[in-house]
Amino acid sequence: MNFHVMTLFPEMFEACMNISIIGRAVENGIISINTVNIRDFSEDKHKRVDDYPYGGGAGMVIQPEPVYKAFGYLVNHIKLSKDDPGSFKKPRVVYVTPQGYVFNQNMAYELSQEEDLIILCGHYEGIDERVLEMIVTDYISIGDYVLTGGELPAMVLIDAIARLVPGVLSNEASAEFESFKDNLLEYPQYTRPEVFMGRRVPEVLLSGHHAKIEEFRRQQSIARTYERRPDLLENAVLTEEEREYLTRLIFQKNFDIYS
Ligand code: 4FD
Repeated sequence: MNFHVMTLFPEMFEACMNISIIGRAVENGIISINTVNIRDFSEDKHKRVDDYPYGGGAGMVIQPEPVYKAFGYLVNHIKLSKDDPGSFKKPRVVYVTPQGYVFNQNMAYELSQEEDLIILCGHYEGIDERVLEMIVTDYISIGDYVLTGGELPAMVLIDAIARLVPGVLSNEASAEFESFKDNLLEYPQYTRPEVFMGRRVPEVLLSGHHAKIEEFRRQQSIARTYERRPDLLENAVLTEEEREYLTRLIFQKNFDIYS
């Protein structure tokens, strides 16, 4: 899969995306991360890309022209990179913005099916609306908070999407680490030593009794989801026994409150 990022700060990607698991995936040619500097497409003699907002207000707005030109260059680059020109289809263009649909694991799965993905990073008060209307296919937010630029959100998307591309994670890790499996939070993990500052690892995990361990972990996942993210339980996939466990848990908590 090929990620293409349109940004004013390509150094941020060069600094972060050649390390660890993503860095190795790039080295192995499983994914690529290509940046295009929007400033390179400024026709201004001072290479300016922003200006004051029409109608007044605080901050600066990125002008449509350099964004549109950078986009044209990029699409051409993607076209030319194809061995089979017939396989070219218009890539999706994600604009990362606080005004987008809030990103989740299902969106990461869907986007990981694309061969090429363009991510557009805004700054200041954003980008002129007209060029967004012309090129953007998906508006995505990584959560309800505001950052100084779209680069960190772009890297969050790339990381979340890339780890779902076959070959990026080891086979065991990809099968095992479905953190949102059945819409539940992951169970707690323990490693050596058996006792840390007087705190024992849960006894069942040392028992070697695989069915009991599985049951314990599922219950921990359910309890944790109920405690921290009850909104996820609406779509959780639970067995009859697990539903009963959850019901008992809820009754127990209510009992604790009123006693
Ligand atoms: N929550 C997010 C994305 C970008 C961002 C920006 C308009 C500001 C948060 C467009 C305004 C981009 C997010 C840059 N902050 N800041 O995903």
